[in-house]
Order: sequence, then structure tokens, then C-alpha cells
Amino acid sequence: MQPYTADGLKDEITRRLRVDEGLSTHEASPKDIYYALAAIVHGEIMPAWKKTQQKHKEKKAKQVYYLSMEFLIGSLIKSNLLNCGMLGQTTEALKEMGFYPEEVFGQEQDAALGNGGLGRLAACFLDSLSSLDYPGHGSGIRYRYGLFEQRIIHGNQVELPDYWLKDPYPWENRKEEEAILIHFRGDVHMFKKNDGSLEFKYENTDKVMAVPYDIPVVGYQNSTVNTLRLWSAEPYFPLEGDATQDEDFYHDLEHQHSIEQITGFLYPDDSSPEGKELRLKQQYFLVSSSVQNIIRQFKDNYQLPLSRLPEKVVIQINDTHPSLGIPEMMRVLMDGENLGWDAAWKVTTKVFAYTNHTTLSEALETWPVGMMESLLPRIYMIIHEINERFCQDIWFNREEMRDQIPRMAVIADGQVHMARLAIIGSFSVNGVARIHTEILKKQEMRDFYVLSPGKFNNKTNGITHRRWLLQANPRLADLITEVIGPNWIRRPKQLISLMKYTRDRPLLEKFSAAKQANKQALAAFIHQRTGIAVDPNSIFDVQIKRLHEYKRQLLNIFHVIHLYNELKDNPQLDMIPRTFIFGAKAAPSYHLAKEIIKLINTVASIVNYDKDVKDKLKVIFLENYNVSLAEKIIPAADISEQISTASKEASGTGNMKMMMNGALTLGTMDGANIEIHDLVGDENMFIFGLTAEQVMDYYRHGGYSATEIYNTDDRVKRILDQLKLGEFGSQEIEFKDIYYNILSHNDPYFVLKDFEPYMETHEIVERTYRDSFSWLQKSVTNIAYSGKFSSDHTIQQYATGIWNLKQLKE
Ligand code: 4GP
Repeated sequence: MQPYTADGLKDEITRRLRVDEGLSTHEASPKDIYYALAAIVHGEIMPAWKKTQQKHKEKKAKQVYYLSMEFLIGSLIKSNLLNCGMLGQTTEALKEMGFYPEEVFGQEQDAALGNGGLGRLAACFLDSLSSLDYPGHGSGIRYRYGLFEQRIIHGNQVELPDYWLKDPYPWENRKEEEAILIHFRGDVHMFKKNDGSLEFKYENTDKVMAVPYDIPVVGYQNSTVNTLRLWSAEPYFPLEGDATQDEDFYHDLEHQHSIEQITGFLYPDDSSPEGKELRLKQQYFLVSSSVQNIIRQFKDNYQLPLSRLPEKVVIQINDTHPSLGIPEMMRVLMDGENLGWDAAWKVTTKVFAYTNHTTLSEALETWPVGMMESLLPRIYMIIHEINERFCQDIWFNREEMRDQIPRMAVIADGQVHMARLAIIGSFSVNGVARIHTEILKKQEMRDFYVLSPGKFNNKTNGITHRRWLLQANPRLADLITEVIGPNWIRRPKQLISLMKYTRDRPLLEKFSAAKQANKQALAAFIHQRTGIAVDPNSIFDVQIKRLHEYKRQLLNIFHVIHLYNELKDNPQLDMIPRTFIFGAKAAPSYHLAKEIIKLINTVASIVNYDKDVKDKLKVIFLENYNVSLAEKIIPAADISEQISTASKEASGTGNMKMMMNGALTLGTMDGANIEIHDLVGDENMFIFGLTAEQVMDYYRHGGYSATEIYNTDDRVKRILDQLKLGEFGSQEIEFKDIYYNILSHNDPYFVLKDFEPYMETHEIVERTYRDSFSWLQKSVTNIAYSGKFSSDHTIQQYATGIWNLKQLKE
């Protein structure tokens, strides 16, 4: 890629505006500028993209395909500019042209094609694959509507559709000529061939076209551009004169609409049977298009027999959602390519690898047999056969495990168990943080671990330091480069050299100044969004993540209520001003989570306007939390709240992002917090609360009483009574459901149990913050050790430990 100068860019933007839109720069809006800029960047990317594809073909290198129902890529303009080496010049050029760069970049709507951690991880992994020159691609769904847009109205979450494709999306290339035909339903016929083997043919299937849209995944200044291929469902129009097709049917508008629905929404509401079937359709749509595409590319690129597929292809499935890829691969190999069962199974089980992202039971997918059988008859037959053979194998070869068969069978209790299918059909099963993998091995997947211990491995998550530090926090990134030079950008572990400077006062002051400037910027943003003035000298205490009971936003807001109660009792209370910042979306059908959002907003509406509180306490709920908002908040965080009930958060990745930006973690010994703790120790983070062992012990043996705490801790009683009676502040809003959930269900996430240690730890936080030098040392220590959590490191581990993939340097 030829680097542009700022002047060159100005000329090119001006030229494009004139040629494409007939506009002068004076007439152009920020959106016009954005599109001109995106076209220039796309033009820069195209040749490198083509070259990367050629290189992969020529070198006949092994490829990884990352299959995921979610890719939470956010906005691409800045990261593409950064990775193309054009961000600095562009910023300069835009300013000189009289535009605010952030306003221009802000014209791009986030591609919110994911819900949270799992989807964002997939996006970070793609960035690292390209930046490290690995041949690795994403395969996902091009939802026309991404994750809903959240509005807060009278404190309540209201969901609006996220029509992110309203304006043209400049990064995608439609590849109609590479469309793939997908079959649903229909009749399966079995024939015996001359050699005695069986042949399967399908008739009367519902046919759907999967049309790929390719998005370039640009590596960091290395000319590698991989592909994120997103599939869109479109009606299939048979060729004219094909007498077997009923024209009227296929032109029926309702039918067309139902096909387009397949890729209509991310996560359709699955509370109704129809909705659930639509999700199953989405899953099969993704895997069928991906697997057929992979086989086609393999044939085109390698000219090898399919038995050698595992030498050239590995498919990583992101949670169980794409695990139908396993029977789909069997189907393609057997029915399409004439391999026998044993040969096909040998290939399949050497190609698939599975990552688990959660042990929450409600997330362990199962599908009713009836639904699977009618929607995907051939796939169901194959799953049935996989199950039979698996159960028989245990029965005959592992007699000591016979009793476990009902717990391990893929088909049991009238359901198809997707995690079991994923484990059986994969050569690798990994968790996403050390403790998570241990829990999988010892508990959730214990039987499978006993059966095949060698499959199980850990790959602790990571985040791309390019987006989350270099791009999101240029003040800090520039300062780091000033201190230790630029090598950390390609080798993030070199951030550790910052440890040499933790006693250098003048230098630490510079880190402090960068944080302060970021806090000022966020304060300005908050003011513009909410009209509330927050004090940039207060502690910015941040909890941003999906709203879930286990993540315990409730514990956080209980602490805020407690502080508020204290301030009401004693307005002279000596405390460092605090700003509590929340960002969270709740699943539309998750009532309690929405109540918690309402509670946070209610507390905010009281606290922020109470004269007694003055400026000591502010509560900010920023609506519509998404990737772009995270990029604004994270650089300004002082405290990173990672307070899940121990054992519940598989890893967390927000914890890594905030650590990398110099926030101190206030957290439980859960997920990757434990690995942060391994690195920085008790002195540089604030750990509190029950351990995973203790939590699991309570679940197993009981012995915890929430009511007892309610009856003995006056602070807790006061808060809960305020919720129940609606006596909170001057408002008459009751939060009885929260109250009863805690007391009648014995506080399933141990909010009350961890309340006391959480309060104490907050006091320690405050004392620590008063010593600004020591705080800065801790902050820089966190940044220094955060390189280990770059997704570059994680991807290296996947590449060597699971994928057996080589970097393709020039
Ligand atoms: C999330 C986990 O909750 C989080 O701990 C982890 O860091 C992230 O995956 C990436 O591995 N799970 C999901 C999900 O987002 O949908 O199950």
C-alpha cells in the first residue's frame, strides 16, 4: 500500500467528491466526506486483498475458517485507516479541510452483528490473524438487522430495530457468482448401489440461495488482507424451462419474504416455537454455505483428494451454534463426494475444533428432535447415526462408562444436544480462560474429558491492542511509544518495558495527564449525550458489558445506593467524588435484567439531582452500549468493575481492555481476572468475594441464607426495603421483583453474600486513590503486563496448539 500524504489525501477526497457526487468540499457533508474516504481506503485495500488470495493459492497453505453466528466488528473506517498506515494523515487532512475527524468517522454505523463477548472475540481474532499473516477467514451471517438499538425511556430499555444497512455499506463486496444452494426440508430417498453401499437423494426440498458478501480484514501495515465472508439468504429462482419447479410457488412473495427472514435478524426472539425454528434455520444456513464453500475452495486451490482435507483446512466453531457443520461436512463428503462413512468421519473429526464460551445452563443449546427431523431430515439422519455409533463405541469399548451414556448421548430426552455433538465431532475442545477450562473438565464436560482427555485444552482470550489501545487511546499509545519506542506495536508483550519507569515521577505525571485528558473528553461526551456534568477529577468507576444477573450490575448499584444513603445521613461525609458509569443491553425477553436497568436509571435520576449529594456522586447510564461507545469509555476508566459471581464468567475481555488502558480492576477471582491477578498481584488490583470453589460448594451443599444477611446487615436491609417499598428517594417506583428474587430465591448470584467484602474493597480503592503516585504506579504496571492479553498472543496459541497453521510472511 502506497502511503498518502495529508495533501495527497485532500486532493483525492476533493477529486472524488467532484467526480462521483458533483460536489465541492464546501458543499460536502461529513457523510459525503466519509464515503469519499471509505472509497479511497477500499481502493488501497483491493490490490493487497487480491494479492493475499493469490499468495494463499500459490503457497497452498493451510487455512483456518472461523465459523461464528456473530462478528461484532463495530466500525471499520478507523481501524482500516490505521492498519493501512493512513490514520495520521487522514486526521490531518480532514482538519485542514475544516472537518472534525471524529464526526466524519462517526458517520459509519457500527456493524453490530453480535451480542457481546463471543462476537467481539471473533472480530479481535480476525484482526490478529491478518496482522500476523495467517491465512484465516471468518464465515458468518449478514443480518439485515443487527443487535437492537437501545433507548432509555423513563428509565426503561426500549428496543428499536438496528437497520444498519440503511445507507450503503462501503466495505462489502457482493459475490453473486459464488452463491451456494441450501436445502431445507424435503424427502430423503435411500438407494442401494451396485457395490452394496447406500446412496441418498433428496426431493421436494425448500431451496434457498446463500449469497456471499465479502469484507476485507486488513492486517496491520503488512499487506495481508484476509476475508470475512457474510452470507445473505435470497430466493432461489430456477432456470427457465426447469419443469420440476413450480414457478408460482417460487415467485410467491410470502415465500420470498420467509427466505429473506433467514438472515433478517441477529438472534430472533426464540421464546416462540416459530422463532426457535428460525434460529435453527440460521444455524444450518451458516454451516451449509460455509462447508460447501470450504470444499469448493479446497478443490479449486489444492487439487488433492478430500481425504487430505485436514492437511489444508481447519474449522474453528465459535461455541455450539455452528456445530451442525459437523453433520453437514459428513453429508457433503458422503452424498456429494462419495466417501464412505468411515472415511468421511475420519476427515470430519480432524477438521473441526470447538470453543466453549459459557457454562451457563440456559446457554447450552438443545433442539427438539421433531423440529430437527422435519427441517433438516438428512442432517438428522446423520446425527442419529453419529449418536448410535458413539453410544455403541462406549458400550463395547469403555464398559466402565456405560452408566454415563444417557448423559453423553447426542440425542436424549427428545432433544439433540449440540455441545455433545460439538465435542464428539471435534479434535479439540477449548475453554477461554484457565479456570473456565478447568470447570469444563471437572464438571460440565467431565464425562467427555474422562473419555478423551487429549481433546481438551485452554486458550485464554485476548483483545486486539491495535483497536483497543492504538486506535481508541492515541494519547496513551503515543506516550508509550515516546517512552519505550514503537516496537510494542508489533510485539505487545514489550509493553513490559514500561516497568522500568514506575518510579519515574515526571513520567508518571505524563500518564496521569493522558488519563485526565481522556476523562475530560468522556465528560464532555457525557454532557453532550445526557446533559449531566460529571467531574473529571472524580473516580471514573466503569461497568460496561451485557446485562446479566451473574455479572452483578446489581451489586454495583447496591453500593451506589449505600453511598447515597450515607450521604443523606451525613452530607459532610469525606469522600472522593465518584462517577459510576454503566453501559449494558438486556435481552429483550429478560425481565429481571430490564428491571436492573430501570433501577440503575432510577437511582441515577435521584442521585444526580439531589442537592445533598452535591458533586460527590454521579450515576451515568449511557444508552445503546456498543463497540464505538466502548472505545470512548475505556480510555477514561479508573476502575474496571469485573464483579461476576465467581465461576460464572468464562473469561471476560472488557477486563483486558480496561487493564490495557490503565484502569485498575476491582473484581472477583473469576474468568481471566485470575490471570490478570497472576501477573500484577494483589498490590495492583482489588480482589474480593467468594471464590469459585466456595460458590460451587454452596450450590452443591447449601449453607447460604440470604435472609440471614438481610436480617443482620442494616445496610442491606435498608437497601432492599427501599426497593420493595418504592421509598427510594422521592420517587414511587417499586422494584419488588428484584427484592423477591433475592429473598425468595435465596440470592442465586450471591449479591448479598459479597456485599460486605465489596464495600470494604471500595474503601480500599478510595484510600489507594488518595495516594496519586502509588495509583499511577499501579496503573502503569497494569498497562505493562497487559501485552499478554493481546489477541496476537492468543492467536499464536491457537495456531500452534490447535490449528497447526503457518504464518505466510513474504
Ligand atoms: C462470552 C463469555 O460470557 C465471556 O466471559 C467471554 O469472555 C466471551 O464469551 C468470549 O469468550 N459468552 C458469550 C455468549 O458472549 O454468548 O455465550
